[in-house]
Amino acid sequence: MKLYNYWRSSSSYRVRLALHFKGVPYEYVAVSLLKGDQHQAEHRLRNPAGYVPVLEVEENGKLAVLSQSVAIFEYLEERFPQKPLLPKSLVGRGQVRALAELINSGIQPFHNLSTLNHLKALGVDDKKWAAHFIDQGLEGLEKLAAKTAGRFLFGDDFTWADCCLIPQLFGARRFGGNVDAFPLLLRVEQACLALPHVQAARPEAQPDAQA
Ligand SMILES: N[C@@H](CCC(=O)N[C@@H](CS)C(=O)NCC(=O)O)C(=O)O
Repeated sequence: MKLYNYWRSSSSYRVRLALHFKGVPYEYVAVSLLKGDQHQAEHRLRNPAGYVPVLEVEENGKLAVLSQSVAIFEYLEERFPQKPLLPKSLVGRGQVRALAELINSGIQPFHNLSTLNHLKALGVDDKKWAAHFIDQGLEGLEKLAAKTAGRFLFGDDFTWADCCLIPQLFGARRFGGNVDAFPLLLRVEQACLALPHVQAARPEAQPDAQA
C-alpha cells in the first residue's frame, strides 16, 4: 500500500492516523504542496482534483487509487475490521461519522491551500477569514462532542472522529484558530497524543517534515 501525502496536510494526517491505529504497513510517498506537486500531471492521474491524500491499494492483483480521506477510512474499516475505528452500535456509528464530517466538510475546506490562495487573489484577508470559520466549526464540534465524549470524542475508544480532530487542531493552530476556547477538544487531544500510533502519525515525525 502506498500513501501519497504531505506531512502538514491535515487530510493526509487523518489517513496516517487510521493506518497506524490499525497497524497497516504502507509506503510513504511525499507530494509537496509547497512545491505544487499536487498539480503535476503525474499526481493528477492519481487524483484529478489535485489533492492529497491518495491511497494506492491492490485488489485481485490490480492496483487502484482511492482519494478522499473519509472514503479511505471506509475502505480501511471494511478491509481491516480487526481493529475497528467505528463503535458497534448503529447510532454510535452515525454519531462518529457526524463528528468526522463536521470537520471534513464543515471546517477543513475553509482553510485548504487553494481556498486561501483564491481568497488572497481576491484581495480578502485570508487569515482572518480562515480563523473565523475554524472557530465557528470548533465551537459546534465542542458542543456536539459534549453529548458523546468520554476519554475520546466518542466514548472511551479512539475512532474516526479522533482521526479528524487531531489534524484539525494542528491546522487550527497553523491558521490562527483560538483553540484555547475549546477545553473538551483540548482534553481529548491530550489523551490522543499519549498514544504511540498518534505519535507515529504526527506531521513532525514524517520523512518530508521541514522545520
Ligand atoms: N475532503 C478531502 C480534502 C483533501 C484536501 O483538501 N487536501 C488538501 C491538503 S489537506 C490539498 O491537497 N490541498 C492542495 C491544494 O489546495 O492545492 C479529503 O478528505 O481527502
